Amino acid sequence: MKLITLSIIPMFLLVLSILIFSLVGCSPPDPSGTPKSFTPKKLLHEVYSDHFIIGAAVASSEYGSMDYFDKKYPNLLPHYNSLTAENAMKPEVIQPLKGSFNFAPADRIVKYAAANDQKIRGHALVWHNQTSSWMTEGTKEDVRENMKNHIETVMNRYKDSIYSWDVVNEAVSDQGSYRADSPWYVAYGGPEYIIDAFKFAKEVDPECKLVYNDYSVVRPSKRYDIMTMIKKLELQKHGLSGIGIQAHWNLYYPELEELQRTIDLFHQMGLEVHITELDIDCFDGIGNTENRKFDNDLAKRLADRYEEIFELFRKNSDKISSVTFWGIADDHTWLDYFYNSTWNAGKKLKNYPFVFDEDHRAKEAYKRITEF
Ligand code: 9MR
Repeated sequence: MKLITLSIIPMFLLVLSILIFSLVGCSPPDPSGTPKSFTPKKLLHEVYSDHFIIGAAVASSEYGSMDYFDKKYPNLLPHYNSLTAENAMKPEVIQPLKGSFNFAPADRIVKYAAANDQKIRGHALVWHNQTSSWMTEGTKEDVRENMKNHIETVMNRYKDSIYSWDVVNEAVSDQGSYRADSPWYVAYGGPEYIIDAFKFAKEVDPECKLVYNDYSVVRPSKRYDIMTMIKKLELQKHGLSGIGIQAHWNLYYPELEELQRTIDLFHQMGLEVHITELDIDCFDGIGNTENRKFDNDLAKRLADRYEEIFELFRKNSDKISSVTFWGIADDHTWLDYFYNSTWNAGKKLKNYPFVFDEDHRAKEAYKRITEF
């Protein structure tokens, strides 16, 4: 008798829901169907004006094939009160040959931002990647001089526009301790290059927020290594004032508790927290499927994830200075080529990491982070 009652209840609920949907003249939502998109009503940075700066990384034709951001996103750019060059300010782009500077792509971003009342977060001065080899060749003194000149020239040029720089990027290895195969580390024979980078940057602009930026900062072992590096090298004495948490995350990673612990740790050390490269990989963590459709089910999961992350950000707005998305809309994301933990040049597998879709319309995720 009990069994019969139990099996009747779900059946009854199913019949009831079909009845209700047919009465109101629509069909029940299809989890695999195409999600609805809409024209965004509120500007993201206005919604967050009491919390933190809202930024986005933009491409400025720095590699020829990349579109001009201002031509591509005229309707979405007003959502951000800060811009970051996705590549245009990196060493290999801005100083490909010694003493030969290519400022045009970066200038375009800085000019646009100034005309539209937006700030700029600079990315990145000293990095093992996207840095021409000449910069780290020669004696330690040569390399030190190269770094000094680079930092001085680039920072001075954009001094009035850039409120925060990623001075050193990704100097800690995933295996623990320093990234010893970084050409900077090799040329210096140790991690002192990190101290020099902050010293030089502080000399140019003591007012600028100088940041150490990295990925996987939320992982307990890596945040411990970063904390240790900051203390050992006394980076705060040399100008460090913020931690950049890159935030290349997915639907499961990181756990909110770990994120909270990470924010608390660096805040307690007296550092500003910058969320610098936010995107949510929709497939990593769920078996990295090749069948990559953005359907209703995924739209809801992404929206749930954005909602919980931004709720946590808002709770920590006294500690967080800026939140920058690593792109604007789903039609341009590095994640289309980064899967299975590797860069797959030319082999695109679509991802949908943002709150704006490929047609620049708002997704459910946008609604969840703007209505609270
Ligand atoms: O988004 C950037 C992509 O266009 C470049 O090809 C790539 C090359 O390394 O760098 C990407 O940006 C990276 C950022 O500068 C540092 N953190 C990781 C980002 C994603 O790889």
